[in-house]
Formats: sequence, structure tokens, C-alpha cells
Amino acid sequence: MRVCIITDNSYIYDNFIRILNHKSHIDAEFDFYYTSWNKAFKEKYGENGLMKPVLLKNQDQSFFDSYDLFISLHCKQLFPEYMVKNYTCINVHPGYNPYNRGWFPQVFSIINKKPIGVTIHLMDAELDHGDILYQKKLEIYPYETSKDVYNRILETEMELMDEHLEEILNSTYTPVKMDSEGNINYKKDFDELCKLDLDEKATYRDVIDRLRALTFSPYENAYFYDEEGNKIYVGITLKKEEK
Ligand code: 0FX
Repeated sequence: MRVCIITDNSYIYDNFIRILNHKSHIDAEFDFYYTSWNKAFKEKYGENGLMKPVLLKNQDQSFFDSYDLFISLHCKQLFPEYMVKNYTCINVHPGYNPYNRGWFPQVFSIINKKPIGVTIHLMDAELDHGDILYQKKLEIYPYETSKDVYNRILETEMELMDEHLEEILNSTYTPVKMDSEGNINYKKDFDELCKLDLDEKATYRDVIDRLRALTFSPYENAYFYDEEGNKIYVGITLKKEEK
């Protein structure tokens, strides 16, 4: 069988290759693609290396017909409706569907306390939607920032892929419908969170949660403007006492 993997995340690409190297019994050919506008990948992998650029909406039927399975491992592109309706497409999503689907799930889970984790699901035409194949919930600890939680999510994604790859390739899974539509966040919701209103009244608990949800070095997320109009970025450091 031929499998098309599309990823825009280096950690995931490197670790997925490592997983495949340990599974020499697998009888499948894998082609790897990144999103053509991903500049970092273009610089790293060029046009004709092991990874190739692709723009899914510009591909013709012969491209899609040449694969038995498509897997999105943190792909920047939305898969076209034609593709998800006619081919088996699987998404590895850094969130616990149906909660906080969409943009940066752990950021929203730190704040709204909805479950976080990893979901591997069949794709349909809606965002981070479709029958669930595998899931793992993770806890968020009070001393963690968005980055700490995200790093554990990535590790868990790779663990789930390692555990279930053969079943995914052989379609020996049992898809389960989402029990509700859950909720969805967009980039504009994240951008709103980043704007701090210095006059807003809140508890320390809420302020610490908001700041840790937005702390992800080297990104500059939360900010306010000082009286001279300077934009001041804010992050937080949390440290659990060593016992
Ligand atoms: O690999 P990924 O998590 O994102 C990719 C795709 O780019 C994205 O479109 C897709 N929805 C996702 C499943 O896979 O990497 P990232 O660099 O976009 O984000 C990783 C984390 O970095 C994010 O959870 C929060 C943090 N971050 C990212 C950006 C761009 C920030 O805190 N601020 C930012 O401005």
C-alpha cells in the first residue's frame, strides 16, 4: 500500500521516521509532504528531498488515486472536501475531541478546564471532526505553561502512533462517533486572549491561568500597552518546589 503523510512539524516528522525505522515488518510505502508555503520546511528540505512541498487543493485526481491512505500529522492545510469525502484521511490532532477543537487546544483547556489530550480521527469536511479512532486524555498540572502541556501532547501523539500504526494501515480499528459537537476555537479567539486589559478585574487564579496559557517561548503572546503606547509582552515563570 502507499501512504501519503503530510506534516509541517519537524519534531513529529523526525519521530515518525524513528517509529517507522523500528517497524521494518510493515509492508507499506510512505511519501512525505509539507505545505508548500511552509518556509522553514522549504529551507530545510527543499523541493526534491525526502520531503516534498504540496498544495492539496491544486492536486488532480491522479495524485489522490495514487494513495491508499492520507495522514495529517500537524498539517497547516485544511484538506479539501473532495479529498476527505472520497479518500481515507486520518488526522492526528493535539487535542481531546470534541473539546476545544481548532486552534491551539491546550491554550484553551488551561483556561476553560475542558479535557485535553490527543485524538486520532477519521477526517470529514468539518474542522477536527469525524469519527474517533484513538484518544488519550492528559492532565494539566498547576505548574505547567502552554509549552509544557504541548510538549507532552506531542510525545503522546507519537506514543499513540507507535501503538496503533499497524491497525491504522490495516483499517482494523473501530471508529466511534463523537458524543457531542463540543466546542471550537479559532485564531481570532487566541488573538483576543493575547490582549490584556489592565483594568479587568480577575482572581489570581484566573490571571495565572491566562498567563500560563499564553506562555510559550519564543512566541510573544500576551501583551498590554503602557501609557506611552509601547507594547509590552508578558509571560510567566512557574516552578514547583523540589521535595
Ligand atoms: O505543529 P503545530 O502544533 O501546528 C500545526 C499546524 O501549523 C496547525 O495549522 C495545525 N492546526 C496543527 C494541528 O499542526 O505548530 P505551531 O507552531 O503552529 O504551534 C505549536 C504551539 O505553539 C501552539 O500549540 C501554541 C504555540 N504558539 C504558536 C504560535 C504560532 C504560540 O503560543 N503562539 C504562536 O503565535
